[in-house]
Amino acid sequence: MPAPGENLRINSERLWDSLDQMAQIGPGVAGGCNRQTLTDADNEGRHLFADWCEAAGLTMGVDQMGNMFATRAGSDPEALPVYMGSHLDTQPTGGRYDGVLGVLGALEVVRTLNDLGVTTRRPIVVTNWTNEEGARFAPAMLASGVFAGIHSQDYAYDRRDPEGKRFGDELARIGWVGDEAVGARKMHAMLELHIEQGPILEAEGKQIGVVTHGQGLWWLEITLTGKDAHTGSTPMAMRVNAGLGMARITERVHQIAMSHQPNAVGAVGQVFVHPNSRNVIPGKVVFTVDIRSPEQGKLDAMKAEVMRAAHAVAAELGLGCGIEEVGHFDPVTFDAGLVATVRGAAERLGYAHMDIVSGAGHDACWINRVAPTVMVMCPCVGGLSHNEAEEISPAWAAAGTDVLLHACLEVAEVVS
Ligand code: HGY
Ligand code: MN
Ligand code: MN
Repeated sequence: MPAPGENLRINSERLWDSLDQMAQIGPGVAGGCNRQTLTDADNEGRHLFADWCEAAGLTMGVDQMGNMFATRAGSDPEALPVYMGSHLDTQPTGGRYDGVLGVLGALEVVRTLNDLGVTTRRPIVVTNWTNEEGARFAPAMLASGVFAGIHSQDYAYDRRDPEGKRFGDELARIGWVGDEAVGARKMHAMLELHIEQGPILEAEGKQIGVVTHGQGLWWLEITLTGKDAHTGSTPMAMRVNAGLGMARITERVHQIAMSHQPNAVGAVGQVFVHPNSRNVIPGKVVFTVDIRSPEQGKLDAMKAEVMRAAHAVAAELGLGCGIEEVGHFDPVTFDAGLVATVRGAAERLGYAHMDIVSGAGHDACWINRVAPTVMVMCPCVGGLSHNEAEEISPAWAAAGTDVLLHACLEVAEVVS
């Protein structure tokens, strides 16, 4: 005999249509999205999301980092709410589903509860976290980090993008500086639905990832200073080539990650070469090393080895070397009770599932510091993400959102 509501499912067509509509805002050049944080496209996407929340009867609150909180009332207004959400900002060559599935999947859960006239004891809050990606303003998960007390608001407001624009000014420019103090809201729980962004679930034939942990991360911004000079007339022995230093350190980052297998990754994704002219030896290069591991010991070891390697390469080449820690969080263990709730929901719904460690960072990693938190994942095609060709199936999107629905019903407590 199915339990009450056991067969409830979300409206997959409505969800897919909302994902498609949001993807039209800040389109990329190859079918994905370029809706970077605090741009006009982000503003447009926020307004579409706010309109949908209003149409669903939700009450919108916005804090001073632009985090958006759309509340569906529960029968007990004093009960701490259940938060569900993710992020609407994308990478410059991002996909349609990274983050967006978590926000619009949460909205679909609310729309489904409205359709069915379900009342929960706890309020439910659909959430859009500002600047999860960190592509324009480092670090990633900036606003959820302020909410969790990791960063000060002043630090966040003073972050600058590659053009020197200031986060606080850009947030004001698009009109999303809310009146709520950041972090004042208290949560009973936070649930985040997200695409896996890796190949495991698809390869294992699973529809659901029950996320038990998240790997830790360091972003080390390295500035190498050498000497601009002519690429033609400068003898090799006289060169002080910052570009060569960056190349050697990039190779060392790869070797260090490979030496800590399994469960270690490392790469350099962002490089600024100055003056970036074809016939000038670069006198300055600024680049960010991204290293990660679910194991604290490996993460700490890799950081130390990368820093040693950077200074050694710089010394070999006579370069100045500065290293700034622009992003970091230690490996995360999500709430065991909520993990069991997610696993139970997948089980009851008949979805093939497995426990998984998140390879990517998420807002849930910081919110886990201030409230019981868990993630639900669905597969993505070929594990590809942070690429405009990112793809999921409507069935995977529906499976993840169905599990989110059932986990939410359990945690928010159905009254009628
Ligand atoms: O970097 C990350 O893991 C996330 O996509 N911001
Ligand atoms: Mn994401
Ligand atoms: Mn991302």
